[in-house]
Amino acid sequence: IVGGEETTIERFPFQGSFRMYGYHRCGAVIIKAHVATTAGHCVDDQDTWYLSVKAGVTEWEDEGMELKVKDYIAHEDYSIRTLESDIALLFLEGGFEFSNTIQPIYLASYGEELHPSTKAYVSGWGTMKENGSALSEKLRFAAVTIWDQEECEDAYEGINNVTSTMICAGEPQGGVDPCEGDSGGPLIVGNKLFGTVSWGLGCARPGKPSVYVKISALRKWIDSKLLAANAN
Ligand code: 4AZ
Repeated sequence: IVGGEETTIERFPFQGSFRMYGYHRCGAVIIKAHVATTAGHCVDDQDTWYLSVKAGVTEWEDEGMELKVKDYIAHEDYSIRTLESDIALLFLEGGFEFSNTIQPIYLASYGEELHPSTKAYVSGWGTMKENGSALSEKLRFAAVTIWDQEECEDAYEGINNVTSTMICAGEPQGGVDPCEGDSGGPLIVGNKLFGTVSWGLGCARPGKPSVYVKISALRKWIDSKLLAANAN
């Protein structure tokens, strides 16, 4: 997170760390005791045996509760080229025990829209500047502003398509933004998840907001996969 401030896991108890070989790779969001989401580009065809999600920690190296990923489903429309539907569901071995440091978050409803200029929060252990070499040891968060969809499309014209399954947030003057290592992490408004960090041009550049997976557009997909997973 660029330009935010330190926080504690008690304030963002749905924040997880998606790990590869025990090392933080991306953000994750706890949505059920045994299910978390991350970005599609974070799992990218990996074998599951060295994947895990850690929760309940303010410092990503702290001891918390770490569960192995037993299976994952990336969205069928996801592609590294378009970054469309950049989301994956992670099914965890066992389940998290909820406490003041580990809690699931409510998802935005299907079709639930936010007005441009709504205030949202994004959190993670990602780098504190573009091309920063190190993750933040402590969890950080930042307040960011939901962008008008057309203005966001214009901001990325000629760079990448901003589609109806994406939602943009950032500060027009820059300076505040998620960055490397924050992908897959939460964008919340009130007590609901509206986005997960997906892509953007660099970090915190003026006029270049971050683009998030729009949870309210993919809610039916999420529910159908949760239902199918419970059925067997
Ligand atoms: C990343 O590499 C990343 N500011 C995430 C978000 C943004 C850039 C990079 C957007 O995880």
